[in-house]
Amino acid sequence: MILVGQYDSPYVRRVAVSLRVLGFAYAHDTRSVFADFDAMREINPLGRIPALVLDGGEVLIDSAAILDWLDQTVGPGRALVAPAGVERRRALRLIALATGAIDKVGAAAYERLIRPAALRWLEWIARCRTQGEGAIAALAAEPWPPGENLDQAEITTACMIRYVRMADPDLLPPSRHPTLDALSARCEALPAFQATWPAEYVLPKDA
Ligand SMILES: N[C@@H](CCC(=O)N[C@@H](CS)C(=O)NCC(=O)O)C(=O)O
Repeated sequence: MILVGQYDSPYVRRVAVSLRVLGFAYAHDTRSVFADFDAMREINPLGRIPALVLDGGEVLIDSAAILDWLDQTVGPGRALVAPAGVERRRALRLIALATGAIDKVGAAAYERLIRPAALRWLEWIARCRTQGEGAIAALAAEPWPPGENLDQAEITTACMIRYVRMADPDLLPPSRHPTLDALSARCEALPAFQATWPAEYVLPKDA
């Protein structure tokens, strides 16, 4: 199978880490969602990453749908989200907070860094950053005990932490949230995270 998208996207990265944790081999297509927009749209009509091209040619789009397919494929015993009950509800809540933080911090970063200065909407940037900070603080209030196996809430939250530290580091400086520092350090030490480490945040205008 082929994973399309670069690892500075936390959505691509959470899929890549999940594939590796579950033992799936994949080829990596690093075309840029901005610089290679037309080629990207041939794979995903939305022109977004990630996409996962399965061996038979079927294309899965959207990280949540890809991760759902992965969990279905490995079955409930190995799935990265619990199949039912309070554990599943907790996982989905934490994942929604982490992906929501990514969306809000990402929206503010695009507005701050890409939009021409004269057109920037400062109140909107402040609102997005407040929303991102709220989600990050809620995640930091969780205990994050190291379990026997990594789960999707941990993977997505660790990918969010790295992304925020690239895109808007003032929102998550070291030591502000020790629980998240510990989660990040524990995850980033694992081979699946090291193999997908995004060294820098590539701005669309540079892509
Ligand atoms: N809900 C989507 C979000 C994916 C997403 O936002 N991808 C970004 C990169 S991080 C992208 O492709 N942005 C380009 C665009 O939307 O034009 C998912 O979970 O896959």
